[in-house]
Amino acid sequence: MDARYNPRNLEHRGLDTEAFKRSFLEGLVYTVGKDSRSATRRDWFTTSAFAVRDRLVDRWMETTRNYYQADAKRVYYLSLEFLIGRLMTNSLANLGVMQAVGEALDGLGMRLDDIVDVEPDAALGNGGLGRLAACFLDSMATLGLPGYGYGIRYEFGLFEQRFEHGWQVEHPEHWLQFGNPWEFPRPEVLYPVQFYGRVEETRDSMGERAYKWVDTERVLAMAFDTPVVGYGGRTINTLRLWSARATSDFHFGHFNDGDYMKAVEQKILSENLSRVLYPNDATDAGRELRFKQEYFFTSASLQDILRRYTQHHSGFDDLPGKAAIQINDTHPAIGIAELMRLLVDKHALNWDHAWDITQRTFSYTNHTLLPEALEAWPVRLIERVLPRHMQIIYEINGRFLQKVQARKSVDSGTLARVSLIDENGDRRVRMGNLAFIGSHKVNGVAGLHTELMKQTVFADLHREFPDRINNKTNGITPRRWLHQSNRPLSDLITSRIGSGWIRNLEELEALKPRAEDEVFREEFRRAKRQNKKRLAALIGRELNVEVSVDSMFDVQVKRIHEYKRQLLNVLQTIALYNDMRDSQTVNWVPVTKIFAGKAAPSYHMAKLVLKLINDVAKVVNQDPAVRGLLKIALLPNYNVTLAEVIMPAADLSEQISTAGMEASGTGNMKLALNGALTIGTLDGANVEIREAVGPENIFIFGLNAEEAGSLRHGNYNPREVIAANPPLKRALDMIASGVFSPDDPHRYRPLIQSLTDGGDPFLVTADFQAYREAHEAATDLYRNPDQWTRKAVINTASMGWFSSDRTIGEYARDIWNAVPVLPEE
Ligand code: B1H
Repeated sequence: MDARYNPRNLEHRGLDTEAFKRSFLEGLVYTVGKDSRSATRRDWFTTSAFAVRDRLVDRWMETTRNYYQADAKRVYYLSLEFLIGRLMTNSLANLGVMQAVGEALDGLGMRLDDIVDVEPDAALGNGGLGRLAACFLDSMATLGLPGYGYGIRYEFGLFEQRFEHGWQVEHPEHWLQFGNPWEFPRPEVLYPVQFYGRVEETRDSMGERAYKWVDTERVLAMAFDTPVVGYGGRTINTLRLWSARATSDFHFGHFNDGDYMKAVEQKILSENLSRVLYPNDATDAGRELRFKQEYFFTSASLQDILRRYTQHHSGFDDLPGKAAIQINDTHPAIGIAELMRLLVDKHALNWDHAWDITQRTFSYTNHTLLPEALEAWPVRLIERVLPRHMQIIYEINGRFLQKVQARKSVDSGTLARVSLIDENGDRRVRMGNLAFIGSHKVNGVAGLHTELMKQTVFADLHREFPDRINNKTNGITPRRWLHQSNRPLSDLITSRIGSGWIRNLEELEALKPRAEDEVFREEFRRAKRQNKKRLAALIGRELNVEVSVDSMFDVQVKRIHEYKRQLLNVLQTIALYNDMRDSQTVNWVPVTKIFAGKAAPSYHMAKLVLKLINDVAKVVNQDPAVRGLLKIALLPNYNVTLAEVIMPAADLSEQISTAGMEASGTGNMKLALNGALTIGTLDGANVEIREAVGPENIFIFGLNAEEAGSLRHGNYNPREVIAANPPLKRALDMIASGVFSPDDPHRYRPLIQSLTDGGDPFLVTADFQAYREAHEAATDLYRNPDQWTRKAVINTASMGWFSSDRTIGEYARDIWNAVPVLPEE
């Protein structure tokens, strides 16, 4: 055996500078196959990643052994998205070897920063939902919880966004092109997943009805494992992602007919299952391939979970005691029917017994109430793709409706609404209802969102099961979002209160008195300035726009969506631009408007908003009348890596969704933790952020959820509001008359129409004035750096509760009933 892989040979795996240097030199030659003269930066990245990985493996296997020995309850987080980003800095920081690796590379004439920059961003997610899953993995490993992530190893992550003539253009994100040093392929961990076919009804040995799913097409799911390093490196969990492989028995009958090409075509088609992530944040993709992706990874994950369980347990009675399966939105909800199928058809449990086990094993997180995002698959599609599952869904529904009906007071409207089948139009299966009744707990992701779940989409089901819905306000990992991405602030904090906050974010509270400490404020400002310089340099490189670090960095970064109201921000920007040009003698606070975010490729309004931002930027950035006062930067290809540069550099955080529509938000937490002040509506977790930081340290404006709801359902007249507000009218007229699009004056007609004829469904015009006033309050405060910094410090100091460690602790206690398994010292 190669000495490198001898676990007893620790000399090769030391954590000091010299040991890393030796590993790098050896790895470059023997693992990567290059000498130091011909090695590229990527070769050095790969070499470094392998050297770090080598140092994880022993503890990774130890963690797994510990879980087995403790017969611990495992937590399985099933998610179609894991937006993990880069892993190098994360691994180094969580292992505590950042310095040693930096020095070792220095000694070889390389800079760690350059090497880190070669790593592609693992963009296996769209936005908040996927990033939340990644933060949860970090927290489970840090807390020592036996948590496994299960998802799809997409060959192509979320598309790369470029702007061509100001328009978004999507390019494929081939993140695996140069290999992925962090993953371990497991060609032996392979499960068949079936599709199509038909159901045969038979009798079992006892003469009971039994069902066989036959004549199916089969695809194989192959596992790839990525270690998830907890902070301190004591626990290393596993993210297991499935890749589709063709079975050799699949249509290779074509071979016999001599049609080799056709056989290969089939292989390619079945492997398409894990080819690409659907780029629809908060809208339902609704395509057959998507449904097949959902079943593919859910089925493979359940087979793996049951294999792990049955290795050491007989019967299934204790499955809920040994496995908690959390489904991230409804995307894995078909797993409820799948577990029923496995228990009833394969393991011959009776229905009630199987249902009890299933319900006690599953729990479901809802992430949005937007109707266009609530999955509802056509019955006809499920019948065709998963015929046995459709039968099972009918059976679940029949028994459920019978129970509901048994109550005297129930009316037919309630029955129709709680049914798993939506009978309006083409019949569809409501995946949210399936997830709800198949789970013992159902949670929302912020206080307001959870209340709205009870009042709207799940009102009837909530009445049937009043204890099922509970709140778990989202959180973010302080390791990635402060410790790793904001060294200047992180070091400053540690210099004053020690490093305990990295594990226990509530310790930041101890910084509160420092808001009154002049020296601390000065250093806090210096850290922010350093971060702003880094972002300013990036803006210069990417956009060739020069921005001043003395200006207020006003940041809105998130997916582009009408409900998130980037358009409101643009309108305020234009109004500010007009004010600045009108009154050149006023002592304006210089502002840099920073935007980033992707639009779903088929979401025309969102793409038009991006084009508008670029068009307005072009006019404003070259207008000498506002030189030094106003700049606009729309950075391309927002992803985790770019967020790590933007979050630390922001002064003002834009969280301006129409109240009631943003389930939680998590960017709001990242920005406030890094000392940005929030300007926002009372929506999602903004409500809780206001409670935490205090109303005097946040700029809240506009309609609340209740007011927004009644306005939208009343007869709101945006035209009247526009007519009564000259700055708003002027901004809209400028857009409508082509001031920003002289090449195509009518380009923005759809946006204008939505605000007028369309009735302004997102209440942009209704909130405009309040938003402007909130901005005025923000810039006024910004004039006084000491006052501003006081509030910024209090924001950072108050964000402890928003650690995903707190969130995961609550899930473990209230939903999973799981406890940490810590290695012996
Ligand atoms: C969120 C989604 C989502 N809510 C469907 N819903 C998707 C729905 O590809 N799809 O089909 C993808 C994503 N994502 C977000 O979840 C919420 O909008 C945020 O407010 C929330 O913070 C985040 C995490 O809970």
